[in-house]
Order: sequence, then C-alpha cells, then structure tokens
Amino acid sequence: MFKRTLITSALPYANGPVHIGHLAGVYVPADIYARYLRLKGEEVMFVGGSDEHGVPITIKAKKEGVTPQDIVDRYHKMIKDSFEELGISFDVYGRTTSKTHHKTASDFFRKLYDKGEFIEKTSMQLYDEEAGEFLADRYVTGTCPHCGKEGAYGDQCEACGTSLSPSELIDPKSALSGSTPVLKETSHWYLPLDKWEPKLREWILENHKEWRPNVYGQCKSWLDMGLQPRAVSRDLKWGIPVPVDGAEGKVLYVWFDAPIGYISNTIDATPDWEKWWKDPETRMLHFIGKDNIVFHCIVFPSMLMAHGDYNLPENVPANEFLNLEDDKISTSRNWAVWLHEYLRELPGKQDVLRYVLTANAPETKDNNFTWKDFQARNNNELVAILGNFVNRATVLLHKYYGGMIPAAGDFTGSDHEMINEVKETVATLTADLDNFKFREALKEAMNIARIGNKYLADNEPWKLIKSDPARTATILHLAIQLCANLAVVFEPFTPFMAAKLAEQLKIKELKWNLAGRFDILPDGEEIGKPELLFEKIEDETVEFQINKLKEAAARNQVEAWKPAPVKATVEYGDFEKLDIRVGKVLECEKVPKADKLLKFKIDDGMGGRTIVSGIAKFYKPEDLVGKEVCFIANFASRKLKGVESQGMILSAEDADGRLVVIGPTGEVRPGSSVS
Ligand code: B3M
Ligand code: ZN
Repeated sequence: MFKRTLITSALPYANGPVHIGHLAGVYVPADIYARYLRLKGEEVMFVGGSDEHGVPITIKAKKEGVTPQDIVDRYHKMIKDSFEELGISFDVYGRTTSKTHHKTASDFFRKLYDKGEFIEKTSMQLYDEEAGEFLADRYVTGTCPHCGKEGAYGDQCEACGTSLSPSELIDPKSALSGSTPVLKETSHWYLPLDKWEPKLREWILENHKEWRPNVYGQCKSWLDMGLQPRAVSRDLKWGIPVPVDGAEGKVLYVWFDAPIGYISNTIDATPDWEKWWKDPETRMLHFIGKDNIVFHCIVFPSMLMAHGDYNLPENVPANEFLNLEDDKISTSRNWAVWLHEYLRELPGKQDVLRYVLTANAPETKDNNFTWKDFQARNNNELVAILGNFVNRATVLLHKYYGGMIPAAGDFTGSDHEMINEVKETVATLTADLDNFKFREALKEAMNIARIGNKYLADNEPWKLIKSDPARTATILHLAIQLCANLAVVFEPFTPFMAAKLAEQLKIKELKWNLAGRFDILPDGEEIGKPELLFEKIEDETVEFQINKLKEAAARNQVEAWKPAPVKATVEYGDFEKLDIRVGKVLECEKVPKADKLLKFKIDDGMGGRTIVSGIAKFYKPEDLVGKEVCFIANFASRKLKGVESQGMILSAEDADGRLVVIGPTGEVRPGSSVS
C-alpha cells in the first residue's frame, strides 16, 4: 500500500562528536533499514542532518570564547565525515543553520500563526539581571525538586530524568553569570497540545498498537497524564527569529525547528520533495533514541496536524540506551567511545563496529558494549564463522578449479537440506528486518554462514576430490552460491565486507531477491583471488581502549574532587594546645619492611628528633633531605615498625590521594613555632 519510504534519523546536536550510544540507538539501525529497502528495489529517502540550535551550543561557544556558528561548523563537519566513513548511507545530510531550513521553519511557524494555532501567553521567567538576558532551559542550573541532586538543568534533571521547567529549580543559578536570577515577565507562543490529544489518542493508541511496546507505552503515559500547551519560542539570541512583528529577541524553540529540519533537508535533497512529505502513499519512519519519543510521537505530530499538509509517521522504532562497560555513557565524564576516534584508532574496522553494535542493539531494553565482547564477536563470529566459511569455500574453489565455478550434478539429501535451511533462514531474517528486529536479523544472517560451515564439515569435499570429483564439484558449486547469499544478506549490516565479497564473486548488483537462491553465480565464472574478509583483533588493541577509558575515569575522579567538609568549630584554646614547629630534614631513609614509612632525622633547634611518616610512596628519601617541614612537636611518641616516632610531619592530600609535605615558604629557623 505504500509506494516509498522516508526514513529520518534524529539530528545530532552539533555541539560535540557522536559516540557509540548514538550509533547503536539511531544511525546503525536506520542505515540497516535504508540499505535493506534499497536492496529490495524500493524507493527510499534517508534523511539526516545536524541540529545546530539550542542552548548547549551557545554555552559551549561561550566557554570556548568562540561564536555558536564556529561550534556548529566544527562539529557538523566532524559528524558528517565520520558518518560517511562508517558507511551511514544518508541520501542527504543537512544542517539547521542552512538558508533552506531557516525559511522552511519560519514559514511553518508563520502558517500556524496565521491559522491561529498558537496561544500567546505571558509568564514569569528567570532573568539574569547582570547579563540582561532571560534564562531558557540549560542556562539555569539548580537543585532538582524531585531527587534533590544539585546541578539539574532548567529543562531536565540528568540524575533522575525528570523534565523540568527552569522556575521549578531550587536555588537556581544563571549559567551566564553565576548570579541568582529573578523572575521577570515575558510572553511566548504556545502550541496547545491538548487540542490534538483526542486525535493523537486515536492515531497512536487505536491505530498503532504495532509500535514497539516502549514507544507505545511512553506515548500512552504522556496521553494519560493529559497534554498541556507547550512553548515554541524562547528568549535567546541563537536560533531562528520568530517571524512575527514585535518578536525581537525571540527565537523558535530548538525542538520546534529541529524536526522541521527533516523537511528542509528533504527539500535540499530533491525538487520533488513534496511527494516525500505529502503523498499518503509515502511511509515515514523516525529512527530515534528513547529520550526523543515525546517529541516525535506527540509534539512534532501535533505540529504536523496543526499545519495540515503533511503525513504523520507510520512508525517510530525508538531504541533504549546503550551502556559502556556496564556504566552509563556520559559526554561530560568522557565515558564514551567516540566515532571519530574509533575510525582513527581502528582503521578499516567499520564493519566490526556496525556488527557489534547491532548484535548488542538496545532494541527492547538497555544493552551494554564492552571491548572484550567487541573482540570476542570479531574473533569468534566475524573471523571464525563468516570469514572462515567464505575463505574455505573460495580457497578450495581456487585450489581445485582454478577459481572457476564448476557446474553442479544432482543434489543429494544433504544439499536439499542445506538449501532449505538457508531459504528458511532468509525468510525469518526478512521478517525480522521488516519488523525492525535488527539484532535478531543479524543472528539469522550469521546462521547462514554457520549452515555453510556445517555443510562443508559434513560433506568434506577435501576428502572427496580424489575419489568423487563430480560430487566435489556440486559441493563447491553450492558453497560458492552460499557465499553469494552472504554478500546479499550482510550488505545492510556490514556493507564494506559485502562490497568486497560481491566484487570477488563478480556479482554486479546485490539485490535482496537473490537471497535464498543457489543460481546467483553462473557456471564457469572465474572468481577473484581469496582474500581474508576479517582479521583477528589482538588483546593489545582492546587493552589500549580499555586503558583509555580507565584513564578517563581517573581524570573524572580528579575533576569531581571536592574539598572535604569543614570540621566542627573549635576554640582558639584548643588550637593552642597543639605545638606545631618548623624543622629541617637532616636525614631521611626507608623503614625496612614497611613500604609506606620513611624515617626522618629532624633538626628541631632543640637537639634533633626522629619522626616516622607514612609518605614513602610519594617521595624518594634523598629528595627530602635539606627541606623544611612543619611537624607537631608535642605528640605523644609512639613506636612504628620498631622505630620510636617523636611527632608528626604535616602533609596535604592531593585530589588523587597523593600526600605533599607542608613547609614554610620563606626562611625560618628550625624550632620556630607555627601559629
Ligand atoms: N538534537 C536531541 C538529541 O540529539 C536532538 C534531536 C533532534 S531530532 C529532530 O538527542
Ligand atoms: Zn532529579
């Protein structure tokens, strides 16, 4: 019933590079689906682009002392290039700072405005008097009213996930000046989502029960809570100006303009863009992560309905989140595998990443990426199952037949069984792809290689070549046809490998309807030299990556360091009881059989004393000789590892737990009191 498919993938914010969470959640599945439809010969438009508005971009620009345009120019290019290198086959990759988009989004707003679809409302909003600006969304931080965590943003608390409005924050602070904002009146345009609620209910809850349970469930709970009018403008400088007289200083809310970006980018892709958006025979699919569900299933559809000319999405196959090494991926903590770094550090391994992310796709629940699993899946699946089968079949073909595909004789029971198994697997795989079950689909694709390995192992052509050359020819004929099947079914998942294999097998064009067939390659065709499709990944490679993450975690610990809370108040008299003095280190040596302890001989101006201190891990004894240190002179002496210690040397603890000895900054005579 649908003639063509428009696939959109969430527009990543151009305020940083993309990481494996984005890829597994959105871009790899969208690309698999787009490639699959193209293999089926369907008409497809796969739209991507950068989301270049929004407060995080302006905050980043301010931090770096550059303009927001500098930021988006930098990251748009970086994101676009790295997607391309990963083989994400966008038909268009646009950006929301484009002229086309500014016009499309303005026109869209204006149409709704002229139709009377907005309500204009004044409200009290947080205002930074020092900076002279209203504080939208992330320009305010404060304590979350729900979970009590500090550092929640004006639009969301990242600790508990609750979406907030800036005025709900307890003890709010401006991200612009750090000052406490005041409430000031401002007016904005609101889209009354409540008006569309009955239509949304019918459209989703009645007519799209087939949507993924996580998507359907989120929509249902939003609808059941009751929808409210939602502001579609902001008091900001960066964005698309609200195209209405008297709206100076106001721009479109980023979540109003961004989804319109899908339309703008289609316009940039083709003059025939309207058929992709307005023809009811076009099926639209939004590939997104779960945090974007409400915008794609409630807000954007309400905008589209209010506009009136456009189709609604047919499905929104949103994914859950991917974790990394059992911990939440976090940009601010640098707990992520960044695509551009992956491409640089593991060149030529695009397919491996695509494969592993699909095998662990967070389709029904959050899933996990670990480097050990990455290595295991490459070595035990891509190399040992898929690569191994293709290599065995092509090497034998070259060895016995000079690379020329022999004609087959009559098929035996084993041949029919293998052929049927492949056909059945292709059927399951196709159904999985049709239902956006990419993880399952990939398993089935790999099962076809397994079937091939079993077929060779069962039939042992290397044993038959002398005794039964005719049978050997049939076996290798079928094995090489099976290789051709693998080139087809793996194309959506691992396109680089598929292209290489197709070239080797001289398949001019991969098509989905070749899958399950055993007459893909003609008899007598000479195939190219066998080449390894995948190579083993060594321990060093993944250890390097694991160490990189560990270092990031260690740096975070340093950055997250806060001074210890101040202890209970004491009177001066209590302080006076401590006798702190300056001394000069005369000798310093390790205490035998104690790896933490150093023994000091101190000139205390009173004949000298011995002090033992637990700082051996942080200093070489000889480096401390001649240094002046502070010590407590009236500490009851005590024995440490058999050495009598007459006092305590003062040191400060560094963020990473290092102890640094404290001494005077100017010249002081040994024995001087510290007060
Ligand atoms: N840039 C949010 C995100 O990257 C947003 C998506 C826009 S899609 C129209 O999660
Ligand atoms: Zn919270």
